[in-house]
Amino acid sequence: MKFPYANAPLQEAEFVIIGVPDESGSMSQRTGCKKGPDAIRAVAYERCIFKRKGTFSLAQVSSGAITQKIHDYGNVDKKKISKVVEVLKGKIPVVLGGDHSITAEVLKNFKDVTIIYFDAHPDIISSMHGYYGSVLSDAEVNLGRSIEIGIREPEIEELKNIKKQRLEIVYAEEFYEKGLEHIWARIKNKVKGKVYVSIDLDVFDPAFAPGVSCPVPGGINFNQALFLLKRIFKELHIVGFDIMELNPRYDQDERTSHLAAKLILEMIASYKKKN
Ligand SMILES: [Mn+2]
Repeated sequence: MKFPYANAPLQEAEFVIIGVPDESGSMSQRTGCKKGPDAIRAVAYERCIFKRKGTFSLAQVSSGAITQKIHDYGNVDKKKISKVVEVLKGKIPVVLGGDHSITAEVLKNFKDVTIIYFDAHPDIISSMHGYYGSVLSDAEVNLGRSIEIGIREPEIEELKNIKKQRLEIVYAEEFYEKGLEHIWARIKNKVKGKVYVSIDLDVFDPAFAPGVSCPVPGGINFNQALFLLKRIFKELHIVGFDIMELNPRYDQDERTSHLAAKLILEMIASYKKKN
Protein backbone atom coordinates (compact mmCIF):
# COMPACT_ATOMS: atom_id res chain seq x y z
CA MET A 1 0.00 0.00 0.00
CA LYS A 2 1.28 3.46 -0.97
CA PHE A 3 0.82 6.77 0.81
CA PRO A 4 -2.34 8.24 -0.82
CA TYR A 5 -0.82 11.56 -2.03
CA ALA A 6 2.17 9.83 -3.58
CA ASN A 7 1.18 10.05 -7.24
CA ALA A 8 4.42 11.35 -8.77
CA PRO A 9 6.96 9.11 -10.47
CA LEU A 10 10.31 9.05 -8.66
CA GLN A 11 12.09 11.24 -11.23
CA GLU A 12 9.58 14.09 -10.80
CA ALA A 13 9.09 13.87 -7.05
CA GLU A 14 10.19 16.58 -4.60
CA PHE A 15 9.41 14.38 -1.58
CA VAL A 16 10.16 10.66 -1.40
CA ILE A 17 8.54 8.61 1.35
CA ILE A 18 10.64 5.62 2.44
CA GLY A 19 9.63 3.15 5.14
CA VAL A 20 12.23 1.29 7.20
CA PRO A 21 10.41 -1.52 9.04
CA ASP A 22 13.23 -2.30 11.46
CA GLU A 23 13.55 -2.24 15.24
CA SER A 24 16.96 -3.87 15.66
CA GLY A 25 18.30 -0.68 17.29
CA SER A 26 15.55 -0.55 19.91
CA MET A 27 16.06 -1.70 23.49
CA SER A 28 12.45 -1.19 24.54
CA GLN A 29 10.48 -4.03 26.13
CA ARG A 30 7.56 -2.74 24.08
CA THR A 31 8.46 -4.35 20.76
CA GLY A 32 6.54 -3.70 17.54
CA CYS A 33 7.75 -0.43 16.02
CA LYS A 34 8.88 -2.22 12.86
CA LYS A 35 5.19 -2.20 11.90
CA GLY A 36 5.14 1.62 12.01
CA PRO A 37 5.62 2.51 8.31
CA ASP A 38 2.73 0.40 7.03
CA ALA A 39 0.43 1.52 9.87
CA ILE A 40 0.92 5.15 8.80
CA ARG A 41 0.18 4.31 5.16
CA ALA A 42 -2.92 2.27 6.02
CA VAL A 43 -4.44 4.95 8.21
CA ALA A 44 -3.60 7.72 5.72
CA TYR A 45 -5.43 5.72 3.09
CA GLU A 46 -8.52 5.51 5.31
CA ARG A 47 -8.59 9.05 6.59
CA CYS A 48 -7.62 11.19 3.61
CA ILE A 49 -9.55 9.84 0.60
CA PHE A 50 -13.19 10.68 -0.15
CA LYS A 51 -15.24 9.14 -2.94
CA ARG A 52 -16.98 11.78 -5.07
CA LYS A 53 -19.30 10.58 -7.87
CA GLY A 54 -16.98 8.10 -9.48
CA THR A 55 -13.87 10.11 -8.66
CA PHE A 56 -11.75 10.66 -5.56
CA SER A 57 -10.92 13.71 -3.51
CA LEU A 58 -7.96 14.02 -1.14
CA ALA A 59 -8.16 15.87 2.17
CA GLN A 60 -6.13 19.07 2.42
CA VAL A 61 -4.58 20.33 5.65
CA SER A 62 -4.45 23.53 7.70
CA SER A 63 -1.09 24.46 6.17
CA GLY A 64 -2.81 24.68 2.75
CA ALA A 65 -3.30 22.62 -0.40
CA ILE A 66 -0.91 19.74 -0.95
CA THR A 67 0.43 20.52 -4.41
CA GLN A 68 3.93 19.13 -3.90
CA LYS A 69 5.00 16.09 -5.91
CA ILE A 70 5.30 13.04 -3.69
CA HIS A 71 6.58 9.53 -4.44
CA ASP A 72 6.32 6.51 -2.16
CA TYR A 73 9.43 4.38 -2.58
CA GLY A 74 7.98 1.59 -0.41
CA ASN A 75 9.93 -0.07 2.38
CA VAL A 76 13.68 -0.69 2.39
CA ASP A 77 16.10 -2.61 4.56
CA LYS A 78 17.88 -0.62 7.29
CA LYS A 79 21.22 -1.60 5.75
CA LYS A 80 20.17 0.01 2.48
CA ILE A 81 18.48 3.22 3.64
CA SER A 82 21.65 5.30 3.53
CA LYS A 83 22.33 4.27 -0.11
CA VAL A 84 18.72 4.85 -1.15
CA VAL A 85 18.77 8.38 0.31
CA GLU A 86 22.15 9.06 -1.35
CA VAL A 87 20.72 8.32 -4.80
CA LEU A 88 17.81 10.75 -4.26
CA LYS A 89 20.16 13.78 -4.34
CA GLY A 90 18.22 17.03 -4.05
CA LYS A 91 14.88 15.35 -3.36
CA ILE A 92 13.62 15.45 0.21
CA PRO A 93 13.53 12.06 1.92
CA VAL A 94 10.60 11.43 4.30
CA VAL A 95 11.69 8.42 6.33
CA LEU A 96 9.17 6.42 8.37
CA GLY A 97 10.43 4.20 11.23
CA GLY A 98 11.10 1.89 12.77
CA ASP A 99 13.27 2.68 15.76
CA HIS A 100 15.10 5.98 16.05
CA SER A 101 18.58 4.55 15.28
CA ILE A 102 17.51 4.59 11.60
CA THR A 103 17.94 8.38 11.69
CA ALA A 104 21.71 7.97 12.18
CA GLU A 105 21.81 5.86 8.97
CA VAL A 106 19.91 8.54 7.01
CA LEU A 107 22.20 11.27 8.39
CA LYS A 108 25.27 9.62 6.85
CA ASN A 109 24.21 11.58 3.75
CA PHE A 110 23.90 14.92 5.54
CA LYS A 111 27.16 15.42 7.39
CA ASP A 112 27.13 19.23 7.60
CA VAL A 113 23.50 19.67 8.58
CA THR A 114 21.94 21.00 11.72
CA ILE A 115 19.18 19.03 13.42
CA ILE A 116 15.85 19.92 14.92
CA TYR A 117 15.12 16.86 17.03
CA PHE A 118 11.66 16.41 18.57
CA ASP A 119 11.86 13.78 21.31
CA ALA A 120 11.14 13.09 24.98
CA HIS A 121 14.70 11.70 25.20
CA PRO A 122 17.96 13.41 24.12
CA ASP A 123 19.36 10.24 22.42
CA ILE A 124 22.93 11.44 23.02
CA ILE A 125 24.43 8.50 24.93
CA SER A 126 28.10 8.07 23.99
CA SER A 127 29.07 5.11 26.21
CA MET A 128 27.16 2.82 23.81
CA HIS A 129 26.74 3.11 20.05
CA GLY A 130 24.50 2.02 17.17
CA TYR A 131 21.19 1.99 19.02
CA TYR A 132 18.21 4.30 19.54
CA GLY A 133 19.79 6.06 22.52
CA SER A 134 22.98 7.15 20.71
CA VAL A 135 21.53 8.74 17.53
CA LEU A 136 23.12 12.17 18.00
CA SER A 137 26.48 10.73 19.14
CA ASP A 138 26.58 8.43 16.10
CA ALA A 139 25.66 11.07 13.51
CA GLU A 140 28.29 13.52 12.26
CA VAL A 141 26.17 16.61 12.43
CA ASN A 142 26.68 20.13 13.72
CA LEU A 143 25.40 19.69 17.28
CA GLY A 144 26.52 23.18 18.32
CA ARG A 145 23.97 24.52 15.82
CA SER A 146 21.25 21.99 16.62
CA ILE A 147 18.29 21.98 18.98
CA GLU A 148 16.23 19.33 20.76
CA ILE A 149 12.59 19.98 21.52
CA GLY A 150 10.19 18.42 24.05
CA ILE A 151 12.86 16.75 26.18
CA ARG A 152 11.75 15.48 29.58
CA GLU A 153 13.72 12.32 30.41
CA PRO A 154 17.50 12.74 30.00
CA GLU A 155 20.09 10.45 31.57
CA ILE A 156 22.94 11.95 33.62
CA GLU A 157 25.45 11.00 30.93
CA GLU A 158 23.32 12.80 28.37
CA LEU A 159 23.17 16.01 30.38
CA LYS A 160 26.99 16.03 30.36
CA ASN A 161 27.13 15.41 26.60
CA ILE A 162 24.56 18.13 25.94
CA LYS A 163 26.73 20.64 27.79
CA LYS A 164 29.93 19.47 26.13
CA GLN A 165 28.43 19.67 22.62
CA ARG A 166 26.61 22.96 23.27
CA LEU A 167 23.41 21.32 22.09
CA GLU A 168 20.39 23.48 22.87
CA ILE A 169 17.45 21.92 24.71
CA VAL A 170 13.84 23.05 24.88
CA TYR A 171 12.27 21.10 27.72
CA ALA A 172 8.60 20.10 27.37
CA GLU A 173 7.68 22.25 30.38
CA GLU A 174 8.90 25.33 28.55
CA PHE A 175 5.96 25.00 26.14
CA TYR A 176 3.73 25.88 29.10
CA GLU A 177 6.07 28.27 30.92
CA LYS A 178 7.40 30.35 28.03
CA GLY A 179 5.10 29.86 25.06
CA LEU A 180 5.52 29.08 21.40
CA GLU A 181 6.85 32.42 20.09
CA HIS A 182 9.73 32.20 22.56
CA ILE A 183 10.57 28.65 21.40
CA TRP A 184 10.36 29.58 17.71
CA ALA A 185 12.73 32.53 18.33
CA ARG A 186 15.23 30.16 19.94
CA ILE A 187 15.05 27.75 17.01
CA LYS A 188 15.63 30.56 14.49
CA ASN A 189 18.55 31.86 16.51
CA LYS A 190 20.27 28.53 16.94
CA VAL A 191 19.79 26.70 13.64
CA LYS A 192 21.80 27.70 10.56
CA GLY A 193 22.16 26.38 7.02
CA LYS A 194 20.72 23.05 5.92
CA VAL A 195 18.25 21.56 8.37
CA TYR A 196 17.10 17.99 8.99
CA VAL A 197 13.99 17.47 11.16
CA SER A 198 13.63 14.26 13.15
CA ILE A 199 10.46 13.48 15.07
CA ASP A 200 10.20 10.75 17.68
CA LEU A 201 6.46 10.39 18.25
CA ASP A 202 7.15 10.09 21.98
CA VAL A 203 7.66 13.88 21.99
CA PHE A 204 3.85 14.01 22.12
CA ASP A 205 2.00 13.38 25.34
CA PRO A 206 1.02 9.71 25.67
CA ALA A 207 -2.60 10.90 25.80
CA PHE A 208 -2.28 11.90 22.14
CA ALA A 209 0.34 9.35 21.04
CA PRO A 210 0.07 6.16 23.10
CA GLY A 211 1.50 4.01 20.28
CA VAL A 212 5.20 4.49 20.96
CA SER A 213 7.93 2.29 22.43
CA CYS A 214 8.99 4.61 25.27
CA PRO A 215 6.08 6.78 26.43
CA VAL A 216 6.86 9.62 28.88
CA PRO A 217 4.18 11.70 30.63
CA GLY A 218 4.18 15.47 30.19
CA GLY A 219 4.56 15.72 26.43
CA ILE A 220 3.48 18.35 23.93
CA ASN A 221 0.30 18.36 21.87
CA PHE A 222 -0.35 18.36 18.11
CA ASN A 223 -1.00 22.08 17.70
CA GLN A 224 2.12 23.05 19.62
CA ALA A 225 4.19 20.91 17.26
CA LEU A 226 2.26 22.27 14.27
CA PHE A 227 2.93 25.90 15.23
CA LEU A 228 6.68 25.25 15.14
CA LEU A 229 6.74 22.87 12.16
CA LYS A 230 4.77 25.25 9.90
CA ARG A 231 7.40 27.93 10.51
CA ILE A 232 10.33 25.52 10.31
CA PHE A 233 9.23 24.14 6.92
CA LYS A 234 8.32 27.56 5.53
CA GLU A 235 11.35 29.54 6.68
CA LEU A 236 14.30 27.15 7.07
CA HIS A 237 16.29 25.21 4.47
CA ILE A 238 14.87 21.70 4.94
CA VAL A 239 16.84 18.82 3.36
CA GLY A 240 15.02 15.86 4.90
CA PHE A 241 12.80 14.70 7.72
CA ASP A 242 11.62 11.59 9.49
CA ILE A 243 8.88 10.30 11.79
CA MET A 244 10.08 7.54 14.08
CA GLU A 245 9.00 5.12 16.76
CA LEU A 246 5.35 4.55 15.85
CA ASN A 247 4.46 1.31 17.60
CA PRO A 248 1.01 0.16 16.35
CA ARG A 249 0.87 -2.67 18.90
CA TYR A 250 0.47 -0.13 21.73
CA ASP A 251 -1.68 2.33 19.82
CA GLN A 252 -5.28 3.05 20.82
CA ASP A 253 -7.91 3.57 18.10
CA GLU A 254 -4.97 4.24 15.74
CA ARG A 255 -4.62 7.62 17.44
CA THR A 256 -0.87 7.77 16.96
CA SER A 257 -1.04 6.67 13.31
CA HIS A 258 -3.61 9.40 12.60
CA LEU A 259 -1.36 11.96 14.24
CA ALA A 260 1.67 10.80 12.26
CA ALA A 261 -0.14 10.77 8.91
CA LYS A 262 -1.52 14.28 9.42
CA LEU A 263 1.83 15.58 10.62
CA ILE A 264 3.56 14.39 7.42
CA LEU A 265 1.02 16.24 5.27
CA GLU A 266 1.27 19.44 7.30
CA MET A 267 5.05 19.45 6.95
CA ILE A 268 4.96 18.84 3.21
CA ALA A 269 2.22 21.47 2.68
CA SER A 270 4.20 24.06 4.71
CA TYR A 271 7.42 23.52 2.81
CA LYS A 272 8.85 26.36 0.73
CA LYS A 273 11.84 25.67 -1.49
CA LYS A 274 15.06 27.58 -0.66
CA ASN A 275 17.99 28.33 -2.93
MN1 LIG B 1 12.36 9.03 22.37
